[in-house]
Amino acid sequence: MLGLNNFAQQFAAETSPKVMLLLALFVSVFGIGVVVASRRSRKTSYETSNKLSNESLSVREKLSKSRGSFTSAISVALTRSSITQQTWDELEEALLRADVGVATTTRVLAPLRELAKAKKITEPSQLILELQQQMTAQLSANSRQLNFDQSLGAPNIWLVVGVNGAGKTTTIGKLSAQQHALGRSVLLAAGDTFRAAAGEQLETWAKRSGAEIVRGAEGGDPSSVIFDGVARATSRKIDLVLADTAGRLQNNTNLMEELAKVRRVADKSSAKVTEVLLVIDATTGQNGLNQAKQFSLATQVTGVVLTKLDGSAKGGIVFAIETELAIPVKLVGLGETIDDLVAFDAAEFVSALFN
Ligand SMILES: Nc1nc2c(ncn2[C@@H]2O[C@H](COP(=O)(O)OP(=O)(O)OP(=O)(O)O)[C@@H](O)[C@H]2O)c(=O)[nH]1
Ligand SMILES: [Mg+2]
Repeated sequence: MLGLNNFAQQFAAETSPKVMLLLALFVSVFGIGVVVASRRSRKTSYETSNKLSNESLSVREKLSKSRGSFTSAISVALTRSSITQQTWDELEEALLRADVGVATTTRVLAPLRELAKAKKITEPSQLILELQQQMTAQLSANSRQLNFDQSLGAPNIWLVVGVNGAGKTTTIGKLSAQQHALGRSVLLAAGDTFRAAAGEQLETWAKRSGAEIVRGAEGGDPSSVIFDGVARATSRKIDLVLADTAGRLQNNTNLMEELAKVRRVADKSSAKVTEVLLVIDATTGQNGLNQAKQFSLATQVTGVVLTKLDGSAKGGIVFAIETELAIPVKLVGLGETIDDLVAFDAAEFVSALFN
């Protein structure tokens, strides 16, 4: 310590005033630098929070094409001065045009008529507000949590099923990134052995999302790929297996039986199937309801991922699936990139449809 003091005194004595001035200048410039940098970092965190609110805005924006036809049909009903049969016809048309389906439209409008009578509603604007509230209430009754059993002591398996081109593989990639970000280790099982390119597509998503992958031989048994995937995940203590499957039409009995076998094999493994996600392309409209029925019969679907809602889909299929089959829509695909998968928020979705 003494040595250091001596050195400082000697240094001050021997150093010319010019050098001391330069040193002082350096210290003050450095100080200003630190202040600017800390301001910048404060600005960055502000920008981050702003970016988040912009992101939630963009969900609405991305849905804009979906809500267009519904919103314009509703606005016609709003121009009337009172509630007449014409108003009811216009509401019915709006719901049908939005792909809600005939049965679900009746289920929505019948209680609304009762409510309008009981509450003596005469203004179309109030009626539409009640419709919005009713549609929100109908949806939010279902739990939308992705099932993950932490206490399992073995990997959770999430099986992803659906018709050709619905967005299964892309959804797995996005989901893998999200789960990885939550701190879970992920393995992708390439159960689509039907197409040569399917394994490569999944491999790309594995790299992008920081997941491991197990692939099988082209044309091989998809059940054995899932089985191998689970075995690898178990031995490496991986938390979650995301199992891809080949697209298939819901009315192809053989292929649906193959899928039922995939589920049975997964159930018999050391791990546990905690989620079966049916991916539905929202642009397919009412056919989505039939897909949900058939895939549920084969694999006991626990949740729906509605993709391509950023396109020209009308979104009303959400109501049909939830009210008629009681399967919750858990996630929504809003584009082709890794960040374009969001949790389904019923209130936000209905509000975006109406406003
Ligand atoms: N715009 C948009 N495109 C999507 C979305 N999800 C998937 N896609 C696109 O849809 C196409 C098909 O996606 P895949 O993930 O290959 O679909 P798949 O269900 O795995 O298809 P198969 O394995 O052939 O049955 C690709 O071009 C994707 O980029 C989405 O939410 N929005
Ligand atoms: Mg695929």
